[in-house]
Amino acid sequence: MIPDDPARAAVVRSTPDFVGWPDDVARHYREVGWWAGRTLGEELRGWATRAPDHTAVVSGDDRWTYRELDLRADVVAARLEEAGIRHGDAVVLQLPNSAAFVAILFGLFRLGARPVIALAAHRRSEVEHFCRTTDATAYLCADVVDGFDHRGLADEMLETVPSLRTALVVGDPGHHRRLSTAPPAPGERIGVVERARPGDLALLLLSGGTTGQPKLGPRTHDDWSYSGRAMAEAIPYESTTVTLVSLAIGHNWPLTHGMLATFHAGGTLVLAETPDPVDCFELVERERVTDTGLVPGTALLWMDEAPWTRADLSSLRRVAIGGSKLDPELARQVEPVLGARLQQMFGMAEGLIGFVRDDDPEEMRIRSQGRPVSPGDEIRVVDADDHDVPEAEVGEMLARGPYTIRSYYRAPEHDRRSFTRDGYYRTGDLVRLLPGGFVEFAGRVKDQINRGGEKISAQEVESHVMAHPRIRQAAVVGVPDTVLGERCCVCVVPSGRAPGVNELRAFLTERGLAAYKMPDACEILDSLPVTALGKIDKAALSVAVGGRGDDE
Ligand code: J2J
Repeated sequence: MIPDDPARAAVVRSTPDFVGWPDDVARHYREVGWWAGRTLGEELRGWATRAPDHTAVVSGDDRWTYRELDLRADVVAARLEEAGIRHGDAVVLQLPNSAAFVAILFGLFRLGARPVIALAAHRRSEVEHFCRTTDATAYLCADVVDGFDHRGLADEMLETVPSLRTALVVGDPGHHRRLSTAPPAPGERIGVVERARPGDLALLLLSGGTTGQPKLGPRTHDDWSYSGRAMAEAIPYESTTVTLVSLAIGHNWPLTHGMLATFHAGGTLVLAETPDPVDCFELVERERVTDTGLVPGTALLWMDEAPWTRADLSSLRRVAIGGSKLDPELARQVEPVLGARLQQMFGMAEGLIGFVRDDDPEEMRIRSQGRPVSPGDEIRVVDADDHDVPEAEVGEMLARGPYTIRSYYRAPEHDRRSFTRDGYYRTGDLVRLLPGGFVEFAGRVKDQINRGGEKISAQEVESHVMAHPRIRQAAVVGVPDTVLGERCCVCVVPSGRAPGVNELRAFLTERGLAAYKMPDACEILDSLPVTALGKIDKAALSVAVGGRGDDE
């Protein structure tokens, strides 16, 4: 293992781009050992030294030991440097679930370049926004994923984003440069001089957000690494743990609960392309999977399939369910149907993560979404005036701690709204804090739709819809859905002939918006209801359109 070097592990400084932890707080986090003082590149070296021959990652035909993953991260770092990427550069990384993703992520960490993690589903609108916000110098993608040719998007980005110097493609690069994660060729240079420090910005994660454009959460080596280690210790994971990740790897949840926590424990990470139960059940049997994470809608599909499968699911010890609220009735059925311990879980790309432990009281395991992962997590539940509400009453959850960000990246105007003066993140979630520190989710104050765990900013979709020439006013609301939790409904006041939902979807696709943000339904109205203060009354709208049909 790399020894701690307190002099090297300088505290996180605030930069013009984001606010770090105050010096005394950072010192405390380091003294108590939550922050280990190692970069993520160094962590991988440590894991590979500890158990070089243990399988680290399995994906498709790839099956790499920790030693192999470490070597590939080294050679990828050298290849990235060869391609002109430097320490401190932002690189927009958009890859599907694959071993290559893991090697490249750690290659970027070793180089000290900052991955900006896009979801595979993102399209021009989101990718361009990430490139511009971070002044990215490179866009790193696969060739074709789900029929979408990322090389074409790379062409567009190179044309329109001035900071972008290169596109690197995994697979068939077309006329772009290829990035291979293959082991080094004879004589090929391996490794780079690691200049990143543990307190440095390590990566930028997509925040659910409520604004016109998605925001990015700046995570340091120290804090992000700790979020995974804290989970590994609290669950607990062991070297015999085999974790299946079937959610899109660009989300914080699969990245931390799936990848980081597994690696910290020296376990094995198995990557599936999709959460389809038939494919995943085969993987569970083949790899003897012990742990996995699912959103409630997918858990429902798994539970429908489980009674019929021939696959042996007996290795499965725990199924974590989170990302959106799990209905208590469904929660009760998980253990009998899947034969694994239910682990309700909540979290956010901004930091705070919680889950129920295997031996927590039964009532809390069903009713609550869990308790925070670290003793350093601080939670307050407040009313509209920021006063603490009595225990078990509903209020907005504020969070602060050793892996919860203190600001967004290059978004000072949003920071004023999203963070308190004393550094708490306003989650926008309405919760009850129950005895024992358990959190029960009870709704939200943020203007966001949670569609099967994918977060959609109402404002982002509204601003695209408003660009339509025949729309005067638009409001996007969530309506209840048994599988997804919520569906996305756009309510419009047209000027002229009203567009239908299909026309709107085509319009939004043309504008480069990711498919998961497309409205499921479109309601045509003469006017939008307003509150006494004259704001659009989304609660009333949601109720009004909630019971109506799906499509045009
Ligand atoms: C209700 N709402 C939930 C739950 C998240 C672990 C797990 C999930 C995420 C995640 C994550 C919920 N019940 N069990 O990053 O590390 C809603 C809340 C929250 C928002 C964050 C992790 N679990 N939510 O979902 O950044 O509204 O992270 O603020 O995608 O999801 O979304 P996201």
